[in-house]
Amino acid sequence: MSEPSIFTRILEGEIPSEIIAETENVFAIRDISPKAPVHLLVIPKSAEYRNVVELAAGDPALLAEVVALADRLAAEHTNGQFRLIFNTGPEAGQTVFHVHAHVLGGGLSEGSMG
Ligand code: DGP
Repeated sequence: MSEPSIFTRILEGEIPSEIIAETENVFAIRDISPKAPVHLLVIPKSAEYRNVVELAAGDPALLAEVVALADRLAAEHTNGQFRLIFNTGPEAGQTVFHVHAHVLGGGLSEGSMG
């Protein structure tokens, strides 16, 4: 068995981090190192999928739950508009191999893709 991921440890209360929203299958926390005024992480409770490609192939309904919670949180925490980022692979900046969506919002530059 591999070690539990940092997000599993947060979900189980081993590492302190406020769970700001939770559904049956998905939960959300604030990113410890925010890159935007609002920077949340939306995470399936199951650590079965390492990245969004595996999640989309294995459980598309769960991916849809991640997107729905991101949308709800963006409406609650900012103006409803947001970037949704799934870093996929270490060279793309992924450091935690328990799939998670970065939800970035508030004060993003207008019309920018970067
Ligand atoms: P990524 O680099 O895409 O795998 O994103 C992992 C994110 O997880 C990174 O932006 C920082 C965040 N993170 C890592 N450890 C913790 C933690 O203990 N608490 C919280 N709230 N966020 C964490």
